[in-house]
Amino acid sequence: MITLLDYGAGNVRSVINAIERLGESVKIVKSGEDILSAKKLIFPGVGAFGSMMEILAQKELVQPLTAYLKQDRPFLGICLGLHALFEGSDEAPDIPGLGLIPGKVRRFDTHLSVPHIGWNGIICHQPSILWHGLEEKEKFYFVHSYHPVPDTNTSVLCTTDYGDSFTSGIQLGNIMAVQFHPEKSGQTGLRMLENFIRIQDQSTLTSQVKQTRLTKRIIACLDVRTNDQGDLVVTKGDQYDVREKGNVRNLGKPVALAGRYYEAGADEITFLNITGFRDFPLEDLPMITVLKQTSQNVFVPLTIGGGIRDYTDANGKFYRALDVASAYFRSGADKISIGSDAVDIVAAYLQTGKKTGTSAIETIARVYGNQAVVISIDPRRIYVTRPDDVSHQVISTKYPGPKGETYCWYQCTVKGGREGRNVDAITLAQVCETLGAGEILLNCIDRDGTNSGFDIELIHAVRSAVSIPVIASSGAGCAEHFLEVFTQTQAESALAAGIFHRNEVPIQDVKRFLSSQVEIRQ
Ligand code: 1PR
Repeated sequence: MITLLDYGAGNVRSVINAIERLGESVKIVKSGEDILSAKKLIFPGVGAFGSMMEILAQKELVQPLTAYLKQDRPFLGICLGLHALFEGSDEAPDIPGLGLIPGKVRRFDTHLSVPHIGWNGIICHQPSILWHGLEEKEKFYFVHSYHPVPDTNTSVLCTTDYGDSFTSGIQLGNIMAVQFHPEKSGQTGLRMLENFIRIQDQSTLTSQVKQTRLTKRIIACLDVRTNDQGDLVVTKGDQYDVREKGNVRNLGKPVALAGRYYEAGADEITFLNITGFRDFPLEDLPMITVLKQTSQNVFVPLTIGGGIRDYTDANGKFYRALDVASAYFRSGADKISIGSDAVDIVAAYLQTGKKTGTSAIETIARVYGNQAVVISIDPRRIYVTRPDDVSHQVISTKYPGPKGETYCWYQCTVKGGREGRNVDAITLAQVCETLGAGEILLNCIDRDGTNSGFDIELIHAVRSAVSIPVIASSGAGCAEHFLEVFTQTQAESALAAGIFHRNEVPIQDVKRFLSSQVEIRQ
């Protein structure tokens, strides 16, 4: 029996799924007594340091947790569960941590994109039960903007490089904690969790690696909607048109396809409920069920998007976007993606230049952390003769327009490309970063489903305008297209749909092709 300290963090369901997958039962902490009577305690945390420590205090768990730790009893902290052990965090300077380890949690100060999202390695500095059966080349999934800085190296278990080297794990006797997410690190992560649960003897993991490297991510995207028979299917559009001979293209069952892509080595899986703008997610139980079922068998990060916005239902009941996001996180999502609503939020912001603090982006990022908020942009290319023909951010293009125009801007759309808005994609990405978004999913309506390659000019323009990670999306037709986007832009990851659904280019083939030229998780 593993005791789990759930303070309401986003990723608890993923940790429970992983522990149950290992054949172990889970007891959720309801009171301080549950902590003190625990045999082994796991403390997973995603989100914001401040709200975590406040909730622990409100639930009167700080004292029993500190007592448990002081008795050197088996403990595994994950992400914020690691940060909690330190004296405090830049993320909430006025709120003290548990102070078990001298030192503070600091925000990354690097030229690289922040949050640090993706699969990176570790360099080990102590023997540990966690290393049993693992190899030094292992990659683990990180998603964070802050990292611990212990005053001394005594407790440092492992380090990772991202710009500079940072502490990615600590160990003090039976107290262990890691910055990365074993519950979302595939088989390697499950092995580490099993080690904490079952292994007694410490192992060493000698590292020849002098520096770890963040991989580029290959993401499988499942555009999901109900077909005319009312079944929830994976579909795929050509420039967002998902109908063939009038019928919704049916490319398979969401849960089954997600499982197939996990086994095939996808680094992340994204579900986009493409008619979310029409329905209301909390009434769309099939999508919630897809998430719950998928997260029981898929141990890589899951992102879900579609319809996330404030909403008033037919009975006049008002729902905040935060409520929708919380339902998705509790069902196994690690990140949520906001599409149409982000365009409206930015259009409103451009009117006033003021943050409201109440937008879906701000409220969800405040509770679950920037890294949990992805913005899905659906832009369409608009050609102009001269840059100052429009008040938008314009790029020069080597692909001339119908009248030979050599300039264009990218108009944002809502409702799945159905309606254009007076906002350009570059400005949208910049404002969403200001409002707290942690990542950009940059689609392109012109390239969607065309197999003609990613829109390199668009991706370069948006990635150069923000300091948060960007996912290149739309148009992948072969493995070379992935190499092109990773060598001609700074995009941190690339997403595809059609070629995977039609099994034209399996994920393994893309990875094999890239492996000699790009850092890739094998
Ligand atoms: O606007 O918050 O309700 O979210 C709706 C979400 O659904 C948005 O993220 C939007 O991108 C997506 N969406 C809406 N309509 C469509 C459609 O296809 N009719 N799909 C749609 C967007 C884009 C990618 C696609 C890539 C890769 N699909 O996700 O997977 O273009 O495709 P490819 O590799 O086959 O070229 P909201």
